[in-house]
Amino acid sequence: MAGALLPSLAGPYDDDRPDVLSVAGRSCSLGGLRGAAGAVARRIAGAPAVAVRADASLETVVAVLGGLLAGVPVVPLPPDAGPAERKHILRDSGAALLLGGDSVEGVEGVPVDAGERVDWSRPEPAPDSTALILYTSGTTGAPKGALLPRAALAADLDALAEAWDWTADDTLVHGLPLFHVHGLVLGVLGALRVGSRLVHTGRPTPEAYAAAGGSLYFGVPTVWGRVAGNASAARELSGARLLVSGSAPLPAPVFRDLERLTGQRPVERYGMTETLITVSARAGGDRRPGCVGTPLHGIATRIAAEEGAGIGELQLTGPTLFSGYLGRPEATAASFTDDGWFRTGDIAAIDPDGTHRIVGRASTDLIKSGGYRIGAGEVENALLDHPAVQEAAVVGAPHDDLGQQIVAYVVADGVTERDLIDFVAGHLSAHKRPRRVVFLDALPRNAMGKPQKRLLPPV
Ligand code: MCA
Ligand code: AMP
Repeated sequence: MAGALLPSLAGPYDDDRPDVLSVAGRSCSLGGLRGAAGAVARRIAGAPAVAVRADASLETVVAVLGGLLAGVPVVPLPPDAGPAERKHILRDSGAALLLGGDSVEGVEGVPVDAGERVDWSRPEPAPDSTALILYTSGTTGAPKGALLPRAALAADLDALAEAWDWTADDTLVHGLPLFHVHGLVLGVLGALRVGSRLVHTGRPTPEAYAAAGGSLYFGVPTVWGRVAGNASAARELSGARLLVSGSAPLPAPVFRDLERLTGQRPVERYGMTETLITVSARAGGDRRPGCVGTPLHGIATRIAAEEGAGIGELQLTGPTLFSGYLGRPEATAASFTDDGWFRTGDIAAIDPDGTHRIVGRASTDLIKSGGYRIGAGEVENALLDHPAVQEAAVVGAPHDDLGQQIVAYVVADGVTERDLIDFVAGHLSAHKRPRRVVFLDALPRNAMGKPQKRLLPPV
């Protein structure tokens, strides 16, 4: 990694390039951002890690940048994380402070003031040091902390800038959550590394996207489906340079509706928390429904042979990969092949011209709903924490708006569907709540007593 991760933050705080960034209606100059992040950096320097209550606000951006300036690993916490999820993330990460939140679980809360100004100029932390610890779901158990080094972020953002002709002349618009790769790494750090203006709309609504007047737009397929369903908002995006979709498969009808309404063929790209974005269609290249393009600069991909016929698990290597799951060497080792390639768990095909298509997932226990990755096991465990629930099986069912919706099958007495939905939303976070709960007398099981999810009745 040559130079600073975020070169635009390296100058003095009296440089007042105005409105370089606006989040949910509040804007900030580049100098203001440097000064406010400097104040955070001074407060947290030397901490082993800090958590950030990552709501869609200017304070979240300032807190994350403060951590990056100070070289302290940042742990974004979903703002609506319920007690179980919050406790797990704070304890597992070893965060010493919670920026922008109240003291909780023995972790001291520290307010963030976007109006503070401190000149922070220290040497750039080492490229292999951890910038972010992002919690992400597996098929079973609680989420794991993916350790993302600074150099991986820099390599990914540079590769994306090249793929999308992304420059300081762009205005990036999105309204995605600031606790995952898409909204935080691409959507905030990307803009700051490239030097483009950023408008974060607070929520990713079609109306807000239409009003923002950007050149480059990011969204998950649910957001693009809603834009495509609002013709007048969609037409407002006709003047944009690039509409980018990722985090889940973009349905072909949404691709076509967007093209019809905006005159733009959306660019689809593919990634994971553990690998960052690795494959993408190009600004100047072919864009086809169902295709996520070709590997980014520095990334090599291959299809594991077992499935045959050129379709199998997508495996990859390159400079954008995480350095492991925090405190879980076995899980880290299991996510790589013996010869050192990362196992994505996604099933893909590579066309003769090198175009990649993602055709499914190896495990049905990883659900993608609204672009969020949710482990069936985590939701099942939350349901089993309810005293009325004896058995639970969770699946992702096809859903027009969300891609998949979480459906819970339970054996339970004296409790309603609403009670259980609210229980999970309060225990974990709102996007992990089942949208439907089906009550059964017993779960279908095989002779070994293992639940058979494929025998569950469709909703
Ligand atoms: C409803 N709500 C509830 C409940 N019922 N809250 C608590 N308990 C309940 N029982 C509230 C919510 O809090 C929220 O309130 C409102 O209902 C609607 O929330 P929700 O249902 O979550 O919204 P949605 O319409 O389903 O959300 C769609 C969405 C969202 C906006 C597209 O799914 C989203 O932001 N997705 C982005 C996910 C993402 O960024 N993934 C990237 C992962 P209120 O409105 O007040 O808040 S990174 C990744 O995948 C890789 C690297 C990649 O490739 O990018
Ligand atoms: P997460 O770790 O939350 O970032 O989720 C990563 C997963 O999102 C991948 O393993 C894929 O299953 C899925 N994903 C991301 N982008 C795409 C895409 N363009 N098409 C299909 N699936 C995608």
